[in-house]
Amino acid sequence: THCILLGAPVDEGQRRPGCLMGPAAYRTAGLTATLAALGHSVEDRGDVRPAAPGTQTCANPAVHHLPETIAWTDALREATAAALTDGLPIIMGGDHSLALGTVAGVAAHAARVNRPQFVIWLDAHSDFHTIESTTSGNLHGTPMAYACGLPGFDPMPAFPNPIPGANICMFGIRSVDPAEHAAMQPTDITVNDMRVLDEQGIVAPLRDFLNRVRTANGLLHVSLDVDFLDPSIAPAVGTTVPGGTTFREAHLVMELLHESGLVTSLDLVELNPFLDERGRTARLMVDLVGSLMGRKVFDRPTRSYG
Ligand code: DIR
Ligand code: MN
Ligand code: MN
Ligand code: MN
Repeated sequence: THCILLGAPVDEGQRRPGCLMGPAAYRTAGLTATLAALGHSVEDRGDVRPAAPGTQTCANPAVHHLPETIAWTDALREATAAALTDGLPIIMGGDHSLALGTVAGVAAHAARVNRPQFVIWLDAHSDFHTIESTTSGNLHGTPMAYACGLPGFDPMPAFPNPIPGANICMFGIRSVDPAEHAAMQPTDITVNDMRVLDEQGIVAPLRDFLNRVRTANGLLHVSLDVDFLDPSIAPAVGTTVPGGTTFREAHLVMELLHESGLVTSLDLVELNPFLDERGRTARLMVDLVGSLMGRKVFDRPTRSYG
């Protein structure tokens, strides 16, 4: 596989500075070498640079950094769509507001090649606020609602081709605000919250969804938020939520995704290297990408994350 690394040092979608160091942390933790060792070609296109922000405003006084977020969305949509014609884009974030752009870029590409788009959202949060409904004002909590074409995104460019809820599957969910819950109610999104994973395990629901992607010959975008993982193994994220997935559950998801051969693009989001020691969380994320790209349990380096 030809892997295309795109740095997305987006920090404006939340309030704790540090996600802008994410791309540097992934490079320092050896993402390129990890992929190359698995036999892939790697092209690091450097960090995406947004245009100067405009002057857009919205009615919700809580929202901050809207023009900056729109500039990132435009730049990342174009960069992701362009990369998809050449290989498998891996977007190194940056906070999760970057997915407003990357998922839109996949949508633009999907329309071009006339294939349906599917999304796997690995996150503690459903990120289903609109610009109107968010109470935190942090736009990292909005990309899934944007991708579904919900109203309430007026100042933003319209999402290219809204994704049907049936093509979206969430895993690891354990923090949903009331407005998000209400907005998801009428959709067909599959929400595999932590209770579902406790009862059924992660394998059966994932296989079900992957079978649907395969049958439809879909493009599959995976968005991996660090807080999908339990904070005890991945502390370097601004919004830790207890009760997340374990080391083995996370690797198992990645291994099954690799075996499926269906993944066509990947976001790595919300890493804040400033909240960590010795790049522990960055190294875990790089190892998870290794599993997604074909590393087997027996070849995994024995590594201490402390
Ligand atoms: C919360 C937290 N739902 C909000 N969202 C986070 O601010 O809208 N998403 N942290 O990743
Ligand atoms: Mn998120
Ligand atoms: Mn999250
Ligand atoms: Mn948020």
